[in-house]
Amino acid sequence: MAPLLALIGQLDEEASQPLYLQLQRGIRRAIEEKLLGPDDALPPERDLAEQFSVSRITVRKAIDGLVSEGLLARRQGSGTFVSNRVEKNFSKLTSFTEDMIARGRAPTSTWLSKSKGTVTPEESLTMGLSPGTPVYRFNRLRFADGAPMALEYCTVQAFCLPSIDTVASSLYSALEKSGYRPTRALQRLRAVLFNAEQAQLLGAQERDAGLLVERRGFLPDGRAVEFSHSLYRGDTYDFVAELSTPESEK
Ligand code: 16G
Repeated sequence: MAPLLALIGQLDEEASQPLYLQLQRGIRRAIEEKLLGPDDALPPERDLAEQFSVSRITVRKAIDGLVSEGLLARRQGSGTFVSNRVEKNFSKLTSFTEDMIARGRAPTSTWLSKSKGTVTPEESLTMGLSPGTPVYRFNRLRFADGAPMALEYCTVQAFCLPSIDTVASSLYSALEKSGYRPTRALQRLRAVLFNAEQAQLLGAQERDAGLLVERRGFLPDGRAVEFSHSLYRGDTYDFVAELSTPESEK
């Protein structure tokens, strides 16, 4: 791996952006552009401070931010590495494709099935739709850099897309194009054990731990757009959320 300074370039002391943010942005970009890959080690803080002619405090601040974003991970006794787990912010309404790209991973999917139908009684209740409402179902196995990450079963109200074939790689980008991308969602997360079929698809063992996330996505006017079940491999995903006390929000 080339020295970080060669990948990122010198920081600009005259710029209005603080040095630690410039360094952070440089490291983030190096990860996004795959100049740094999962499990690559970062040089020790004192070497980075020397390379970039900044204080160790500046380096630590830059790294702390990337650790809390989940892009870097500190491992006791052995230093700081580019994270190979995916941290997903539980409070941001983003898509799988966006989450992976933000982490420098290449998202791909294989179709398990794609079909037209009408809501099941469960969907009709959870999405608040009348029986018989037309829907599309998109069932996919989702990968990051070729490694299986999640099984995803999405039901979308048919009126939200011009046709079932408009979903090529990203459902949310197709919904955005048609003006029906959800702007609010409710999520429920539950621990599960994989059955034999799920384990086989995800390259895991039967009864390995997984995380099931149900998402109901809504339009600004309150209409439900999607109801999805995403089953993640428990060893590849961390769900994180920033919490604050009710007082601090006043
Ligand atoms: C995420 C969403 C899922 C959505 C999908 C769209 C969670 C828990 N679920 O996986 O509800 O349908 O992204 O992804 O984050 P796409 O635009 O890449 O197809």
